[in-house]
Amino acid sequence: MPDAPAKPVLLTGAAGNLGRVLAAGLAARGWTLRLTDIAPFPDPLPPRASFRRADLNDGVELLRLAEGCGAILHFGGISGEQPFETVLGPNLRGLYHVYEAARREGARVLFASSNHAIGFHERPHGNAAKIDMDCAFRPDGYYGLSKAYGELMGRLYWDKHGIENVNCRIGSCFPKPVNARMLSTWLSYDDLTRLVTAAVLAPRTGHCVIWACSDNPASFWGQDHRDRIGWQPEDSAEAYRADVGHILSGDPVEERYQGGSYASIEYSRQAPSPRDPFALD
Ligand code: NAI
Ligand code: 15L
Repeated sequence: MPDAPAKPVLLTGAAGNLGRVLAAGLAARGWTLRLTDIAPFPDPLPPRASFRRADLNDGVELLRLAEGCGAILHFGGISGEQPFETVLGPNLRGLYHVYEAARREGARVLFASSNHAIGFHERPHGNAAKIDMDCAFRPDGYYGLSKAYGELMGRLYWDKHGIENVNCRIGSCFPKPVNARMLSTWLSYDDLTRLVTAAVLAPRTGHCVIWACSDNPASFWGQDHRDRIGWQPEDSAEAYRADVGHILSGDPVEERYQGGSYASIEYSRQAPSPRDPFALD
């Protein structure tokens, strides 16, 4: 196959929603996949794929799984807001194990980061500028904080060890947008699969950051490193505006911030002034 990498590719989180999409989509392109998850793989195994159950907390198992691999697609872990102790093992310790395995193999890492690493940026209104990849991290919870940590882990391993990594700040990757926010954040499954393909096949990436959303006119996000990997999204959430454009939460915190509902989970900040509740931001 012309666009299959020379070495096997390890996919963590293979039994999850995006893992299953990628396992099917990348196998169909002729890739040799090593799949892993703490949960059983629920689908028939794709051609050339193997599956092994493993916990991301187990560093020795990760080293074994990555042996001989040229890239690690890291989609495993806690995928939504949870208490700190729940996030800690899979998302922080697990990420260290992934990067140590990548270091031993000289493999490139694609990290499934999230918009929740920057979720406390306000949504741009009117002509306000979109934010670029080098905006400050503004995590909207412990989950988003673990994604910021993951991106910084990539920065460290590139600067110190030359381990390349592509950090995809995924917006909302679902079959279709389901509310007004997703007109900005939606990433189609096909755009995700093309993004992962481009990130693995690019000759050189260094440490890069990509806003992983489709070609949505209402996107919150601007410049990133997509030219380095030659990726351009082809789908758009705009086609769903009539269906979902009116679906708002009614919660002012959720609607103000890019992270949406995650920002309002356990939100307890006191408004300094009722007339200007967000002064000093
Ligand atoms: P998911 O929850 O369906 O998949 C995550 C997988 O990780 C699950 O199959 C789970 O069993 C596995 N996992 C959890 N703890 C583990 C452990 N200790 N050891 C090994 N495996 C473990 O989530 P989804 O939607 O497929 O997302 C995949 C990745 O993409 C996640 O890292 C998520 O944070 C990220 N992401 C997803 C977005 C989306 O819209 N779906 C948006 C932004 C980021
Ligand atoms: C994420 O990071 C989650 O993994 C996903 O389930 C969605 O909540 C998504 O962000 C989103 O912001 O819509």
